[in-house]
Amino acid sequence: MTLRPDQIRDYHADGFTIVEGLIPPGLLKDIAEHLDRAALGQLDSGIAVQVEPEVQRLDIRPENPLNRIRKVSRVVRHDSFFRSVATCESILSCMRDILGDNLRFFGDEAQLKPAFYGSAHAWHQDAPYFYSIPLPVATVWIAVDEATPENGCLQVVPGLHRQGILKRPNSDQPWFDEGEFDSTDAVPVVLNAGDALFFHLCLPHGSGPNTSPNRRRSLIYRYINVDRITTDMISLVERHGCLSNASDSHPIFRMAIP
Ligand SMILES: O=C(O)CCC(=O)C(=O)O
Repeated sequence: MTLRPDQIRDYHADGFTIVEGLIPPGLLKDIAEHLDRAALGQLDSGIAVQVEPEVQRLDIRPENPLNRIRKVSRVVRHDSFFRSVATCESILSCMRDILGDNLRFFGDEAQLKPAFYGSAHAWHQDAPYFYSIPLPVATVWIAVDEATPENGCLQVVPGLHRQGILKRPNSDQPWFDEGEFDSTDAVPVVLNAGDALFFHLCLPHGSGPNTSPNRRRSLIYRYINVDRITTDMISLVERHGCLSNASDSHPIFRMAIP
């Protein structure tokens, strides 16, 4: 699968594009099962598991233990199944259409937004959140369940990525404080399970709480084009990027800087 010319145009003009049906049902089922096992601590202990803060603070014990977990991360580093998903040609070919050819894998997380308890994600841009400057990185946000306004789908402000990192003179936090960000022009990103959102590192985005009885799981991968790394980026890329120097690993996992 590759992006159509209008999707590539949308990505550059709006900061995002949606690809329907990127992940076929069989693979999606495997991803969902592996995410649940990761959330329950049944995979490698290197995978980071984060409990939903309100559930933790109030010591709530949901009937379904999966509804305790907000996020898992570092799944690619610690699990061969998630590594194989990162090499899926359908994901890589869309990424190449956006970023160019010389790609490396650059990071992962899975936001699991539990039923009833899943909290909102404040508005932010990923560039200052993760790396402090805009690296040649793009994100694919895979909807493992359908994503709707009721279960806390992402919201984005089309086109605002073109302003780069937004200046915030009164704060050094990477996310916007309540009421600080003007989200008048925000649009909800409603997706079916298996659809994917590709988005720019400077696109402001956030998500609402999950008030529905169903989880809203997403698998999020980031890739970088190493041909577009400039000298001022090298230390950041070394800190956040490369997974392995092994010559037998898939080329996208080799050292980030060739
Ligand atoms: O999935 C969400 O609710 C938030 C995800 C997010 O903020 C991100 O991918 O940077």
